[in-house]
Amino acid sequence: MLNAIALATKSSLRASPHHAKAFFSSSTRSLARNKVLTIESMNDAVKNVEYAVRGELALKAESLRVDLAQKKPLPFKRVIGCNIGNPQQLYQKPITFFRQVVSLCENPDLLVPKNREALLKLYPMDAILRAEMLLRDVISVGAYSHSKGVPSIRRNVAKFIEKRDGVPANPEHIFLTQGASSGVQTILQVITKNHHTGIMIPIPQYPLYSATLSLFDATPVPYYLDESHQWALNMDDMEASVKEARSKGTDVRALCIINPGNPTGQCLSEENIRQVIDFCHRERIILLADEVYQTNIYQPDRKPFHSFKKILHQMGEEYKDVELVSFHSISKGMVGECGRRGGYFEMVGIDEDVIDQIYKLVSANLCPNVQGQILVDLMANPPQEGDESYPQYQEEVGAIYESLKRRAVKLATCFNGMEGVTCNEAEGAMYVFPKISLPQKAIEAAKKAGKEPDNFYCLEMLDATGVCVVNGSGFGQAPNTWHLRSTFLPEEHLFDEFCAKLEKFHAQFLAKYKD
Ligand code: DCS
Repeated sequence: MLNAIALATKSSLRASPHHAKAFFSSSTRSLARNKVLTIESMNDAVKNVEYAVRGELALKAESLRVDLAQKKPLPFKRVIGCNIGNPQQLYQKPITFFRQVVSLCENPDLLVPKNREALLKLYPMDAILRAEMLLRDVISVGAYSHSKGVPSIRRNVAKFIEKRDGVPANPEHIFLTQGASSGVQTILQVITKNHHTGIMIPIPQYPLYSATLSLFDATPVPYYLDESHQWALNMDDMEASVKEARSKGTDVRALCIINPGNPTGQCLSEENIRQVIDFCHRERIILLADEVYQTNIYQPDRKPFHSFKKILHQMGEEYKDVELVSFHSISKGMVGECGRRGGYFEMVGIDEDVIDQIYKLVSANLCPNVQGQILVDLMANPPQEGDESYPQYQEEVGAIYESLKRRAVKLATCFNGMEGVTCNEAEGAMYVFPKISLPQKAIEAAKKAGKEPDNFYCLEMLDATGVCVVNGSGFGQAPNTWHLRSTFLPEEHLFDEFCAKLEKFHAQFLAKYKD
């Protein structure tokens, strides 16, 4: 491996006109054997991490973007990143009120009295008042905050949860985070005692979970979602999975659940949620509920969102020992502020001594970024009826929601119309996960190329259309089935064209590899 790298760099040194740059990379690589930190000596757990959402396909998409910028001839004019749930990258407009408040917090000079008259021509009064209130608490966005997050923001999150669930929430049990990702990592780190610690993860799953378990060397205990029943959880399967893991000496301690699902887009029924809580209660398993898509609900009458906390509360005293951590984020919903990195987790029934340890652990990182915390405040406490900004806020959120709902249906319909493809509708989240039966010849061609068949399909799709999706094998899938995950985030005015591209590619792929 090292020789290969050294050889490749040597030839790039010869060929490259940018001599200094090539020499620098060559010297750092070819001398690697003399270094303390090498690919062999480094942390194996890091090397074992796999994260398909930003894997081979995403890297190839990046290099195609460079080719387009250099005007190389390609069969498409732009690369469309459907590999990641990143709405603003695909031009979703940020919520105006949120950006108004954020910009005032960033530039407090705008708030001084002498600028007020000019300011009021650009900003509504409620945005100004909110920024002033936030700045009273944080002093400056450039200051470290409390390590759990700004206390007043945590109180607002608690009120938001109370309003959502009709159940009290304790701000001391709410920690603000840099996106849900860092919250999930913190909690999995705390739960993992050693390699024998088992954490149940869904298959298919969002690879944050498998990647984090690799990093902390915990043992993943997979359970399958049932594609033929709209990706529901099958309790018998889950029981069997715990039993088998425990019989092998794995100390199964926690269950990760993503609701609404990623990559699968299902929204769990109340009945299913009760069964899961009962299962965790019976088996003494901590429930980790990833609820980042709680407002991406597209069939609210038939499949509304129920938080695990609300249902747990409704199940009464008998279940009061259940340990639950739930995660939320500013990256999803209609907010879509992924790059700002904000989120929170709430702990219910977690031992106070453990909470103190978590507090100590997050304190070592000083605090989550304050800009992200401000967005958490705005998400939890947006403009209310009667506020000056309410009508515009409502209109913007409503327009994004309705459009996502239409695009969700369009994309599932598009895949269902293709030969050999079946696709469950997206009840929630931002993705569809169609099943694709690939011709034997394509499977053989993939094997020859050393690729998973669904990866092979997705790479050919990227080459032909510029559309970047993620192969199902990046999330896990039932043996001998092939899937892909695509977001339905491309802009609505381009959506028909986007679907037509996919249809044309699929037909050509089938013709090329016809059995
Ligand atoms: N949990 C789930 C289920 C997610 O889908 C994501 C992000 C996260 C947590 C973490 O998000 P933040 O850290 O930004 O809050 N979803 C990734 C994905 O599948 N595509 O885009 C990012």
